[in-house]
Amino acid sequence: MKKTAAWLAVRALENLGVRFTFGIPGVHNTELYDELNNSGLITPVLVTHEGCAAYMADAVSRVSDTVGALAIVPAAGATHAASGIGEAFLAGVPMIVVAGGVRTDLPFRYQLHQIDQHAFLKPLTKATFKVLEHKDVAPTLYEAYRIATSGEPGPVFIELPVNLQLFPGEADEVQAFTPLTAETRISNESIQEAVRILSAATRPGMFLGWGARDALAETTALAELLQAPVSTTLQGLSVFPASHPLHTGFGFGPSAVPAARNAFAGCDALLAVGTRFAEIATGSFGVTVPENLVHIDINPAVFSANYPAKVAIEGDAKEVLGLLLEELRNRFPRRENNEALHLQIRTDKQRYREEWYAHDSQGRVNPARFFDALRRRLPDDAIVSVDDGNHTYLTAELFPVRAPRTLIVPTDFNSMGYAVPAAIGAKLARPERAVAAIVGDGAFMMTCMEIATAALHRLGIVFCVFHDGELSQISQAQELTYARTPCTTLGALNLEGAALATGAAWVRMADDAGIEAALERAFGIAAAGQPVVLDVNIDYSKRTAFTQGAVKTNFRRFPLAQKLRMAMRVLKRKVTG
Ligand SMILES: Cc1ncc(C[n+]2csc(CCOP(=O)(O)OP(=O)(O)O)c2C)c(N)n1
Ligand SMILES: [Mg+2]
Repeated sequence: MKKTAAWLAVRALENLGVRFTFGIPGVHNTELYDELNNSGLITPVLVTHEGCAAYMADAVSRVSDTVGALAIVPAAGATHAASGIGEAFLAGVPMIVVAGGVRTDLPFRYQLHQIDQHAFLKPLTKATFKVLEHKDVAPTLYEAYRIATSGEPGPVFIELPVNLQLFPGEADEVQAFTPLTAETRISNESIQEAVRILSAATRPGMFLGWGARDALAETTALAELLQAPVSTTLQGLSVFPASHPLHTGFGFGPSAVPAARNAFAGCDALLAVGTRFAEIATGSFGVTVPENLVHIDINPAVFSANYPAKVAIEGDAKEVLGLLLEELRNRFPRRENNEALHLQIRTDKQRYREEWYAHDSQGRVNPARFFDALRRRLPDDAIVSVDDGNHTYLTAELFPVRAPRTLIVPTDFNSMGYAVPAAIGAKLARPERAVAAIVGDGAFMMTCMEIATAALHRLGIVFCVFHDGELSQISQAQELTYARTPCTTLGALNLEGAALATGAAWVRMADDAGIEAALERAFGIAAAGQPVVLDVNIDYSKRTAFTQGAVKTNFRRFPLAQKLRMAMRVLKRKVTG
C-alpha cells in the first residue's frame, strides 16, 4: 500500500497506546499534525514551549501506564524540548520524541531547521533514529517504544523527514504491536546470598528508589518480615507510604530527617532497590552504606558505581523481590514487630514536626502547617508535582506521600520549570485525580505561561507557588558559603497578573491563619475546572535537614587549606559587611 509517513506514524502511535502528543506544529510536521487531528485515539496538545511539552510527556509516563510522546519541529523544537528529554533520561522515564526532519529529497544545504539532531540528542536519549523510507516508519516507532520501555526506561528520538510525511510511499500494513517478553534470568545464587545476608543482619535497613514504584506489596512484606526501617530517594518519595510505621523519610545519612538518621544508625545490612545512589539521593554521597549491601536494579551499570555491592541482583524489582520474599519466608521466621523501632520513628517524626511548628514564621506561612493542611485536603491518590528548590526539600521532609506514583519531581537532571507543565501532563493522563503543584517562584517564572494550556483544557490544577522572592535553595547555600547572595533575588512577580494572563484564578495565602480558607477556595475553584495560582507567602527562615546536611557534607570534603580560605572569607565579610 502507498501511505504517507504521517499516516503510518499515527497508526503506529495509536497501536502503542499513546493517548497524547505534546508539541508545536511547524513546516516540518504539519502533515503529522493533520493526521493526529484525524485520530480518534490520540489528542495532540498544543503547548507554549517545547520544554513544557517534554515535562508533560514525562509526567504522563510517570503517573500512568501509557508512554508520553512529543510531536515537535526539528532543531529549535528539539533544543527547546531537550531539558525535559534530559530530565526523563536521567530519571529513567520512557518517552517517545517524534520530530520532523529536513527534506532528504532535495539537493539543498542550509535548509530551515537543519542541524544534526542525532549528535545533539545522543547523550540525552537511549537511542535516536532517522527514518529514510516509508516502510520503516511503523517498525522504527515500535523499536523505539521497546527501547524506551525496556530495561531502565528512557526517551527515544525519531526523526521523520518532512518529504516522507508529505508524499505517500510504499509500506506494509501497520501490524499490531507485540511487546517484548522480557526473559527473566535472575540469578538464584545471588538470591540465596541476599537471603543469607539479610537474615544474618541484626539491624537491616531498606533504601528504595523510583525503580521500586510498582513493587509496593513486596517492599511492604519485606520491610515487615525483616522489621527494617525504610528510607526512599527523592525521586522515589512515593514508592513506600509515609503512613507505614517503618517508613522513616527521604535519605538516611547526615542530610536526612532525624527519623531516618536515627533508624539507620548502626544499620548492618542494606537492601537497596531501584536506586543509583546518585548525588541527591545520598545527600552528596554523605551516607554511610554498610558493607553488607544487597543492591537490586534493572540496570547493572549502577552496581558498585558509588558504593560496593556485596550482592548485586539484576532484574525487575517486583520479580526479584518476589523471589527474595519467597525464599526469606521459607527460611526465616517473621521477626516480632520491633515496637521500640516503631516508637522511635514515630517519636522522631513527631518531634521534627513540633520543631517546625514551634518555629516563628513571623507573619508568613509556616511550611509544616501548610503541608499538613494540604495533606488533609488531598485524597491519598492525589498527584503532586514538585519543582527544584528549597520547596522540594520542604515537600520531601514535611509532606507525607501515601501512594506510588503520586509525587513526581525532577531529580538528577534537576531541571527547574518542571512542576507546572508536569502537573498539566499528570492531570491530562489522570483526569479523575486531584492534582497540585508545589513550585518555587523562580521556577514558576520559567514555565508559568503553560497554565494557559491548563485553562484551555479546563484542567482544575492548584499551582501552589512558594513566593519568597528568592532562588532560595541557592541563596541559602550562598549565605553559608559567601555571606553574600548575588543574583538570587528575584524581580517583583505579580502572581495575580500571571493568573489573569493565563486564565487561572488567583488565591492569596498570607499567613498561618489563612491556610485553611485559601486551600478551601483554591480547591473549590479547581474542582469546577479552572486552574488556580495559589500565592503562598511562605516562610523560608528555617532550613531543611537536607540543605544543612548537604552543605556540611560537601564542606567537610574540601581540602583543609580551602576550608580555611572559605571560612576566613565568610568571617571577614561578616565583620566588615
Ligand atoms: C534550569 C535550572 N537552572 C538553575 C538551577 C539551579 N537551581 C537549583 S534550585 C534553584 C532555586 C530555585 O528557586 P525557586 O524556584 O524560587 O525555589 P526556592 O528555592 O526559592 O524554593 C536554582 C537556581 C537548576 N536546578 N535548574
Ligand atoms: Mg523562591
